[in-house]
Amino acid sequence: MLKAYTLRIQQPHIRTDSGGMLMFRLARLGVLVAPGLLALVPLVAEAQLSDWPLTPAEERALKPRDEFRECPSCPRIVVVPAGTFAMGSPDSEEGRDSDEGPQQKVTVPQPFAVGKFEITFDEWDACAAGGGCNGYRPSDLGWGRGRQPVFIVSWDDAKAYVAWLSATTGRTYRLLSEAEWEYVARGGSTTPFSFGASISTREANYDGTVPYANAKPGELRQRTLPVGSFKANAFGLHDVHGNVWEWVEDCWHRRHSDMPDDVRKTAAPWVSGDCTTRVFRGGSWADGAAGLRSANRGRYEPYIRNTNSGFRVARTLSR
Ligand SMILES: [Ca+2]
Ligand SMILES: [Ca+2]
Repeated sequence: MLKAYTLRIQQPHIRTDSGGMLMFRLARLGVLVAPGLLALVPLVAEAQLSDWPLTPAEERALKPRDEFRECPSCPRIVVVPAGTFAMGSPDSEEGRDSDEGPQQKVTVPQPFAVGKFEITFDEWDACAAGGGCNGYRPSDLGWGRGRQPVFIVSWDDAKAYVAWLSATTGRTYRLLSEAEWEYVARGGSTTPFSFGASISTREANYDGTVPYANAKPGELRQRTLPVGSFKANAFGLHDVHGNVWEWVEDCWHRRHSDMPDDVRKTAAPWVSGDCTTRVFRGGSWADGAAGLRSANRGRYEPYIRNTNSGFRVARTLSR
């Protein structure tokens, strides 16, 4: 059976579904292509994922692990499944702080989409050049721009980026909620790290001279690395542990026990109460391994810019 595909010849819009098949649309040419011929496409697809905002039908058809990108300079996005998880760490977890408990059952009621990587300098600079991000161009400390994760960006800066990205694409981009962040960082794991009970500098970028628990010391890189330098976690996300801390939407709360119902039931951001500081997650190139644990939390005032904090984005999916 023949299927119609649309090809936007200069910027193919390509998406991998969970089985790894490629869907390819050839609309502008109006060409009919037999599905078997799509075997020729993958090499092109890897290099050029994306480029237009998803249509409502495409959006509804998305499944977990599908990927998309909605403009040439937009971040690459991966769909994550709905689910329920225990947020926070058990009392027995080595290196934990009291602000990580008590553990709470939190539900993510429907799939949503999240940046596969931390936002890069390339992506940030496109925003600044495109009239967003207040035209701010953070220093890269001489470490290079490109696919290095952007840093020296405050929570306010991160909010400016997602506002620009939403305006540019006409779709809803935002920061993750703190609960969503921990959910996607864990990727179904209940261990301190998404890769298991410990972590090494072959799996993440952090200060390897301060290993976790009884692990052996690793590399001390003293700088960021390009995003995606290490393997992805079970949800397809890279660098949730280390490289740069990631700002989330939430205001700081000193424990999980008073969590509002909408946070518990929908993983909404917790933005009631005192919002003089905002949360970031995941640890950085400058932190010891314990700082990278999925449950670990940090905070700063929303205007603070420093050399170990960046962010990743979420994309709300309409159903
Ligand atoms: Ca990170
Ligand atoms: Ca902590």
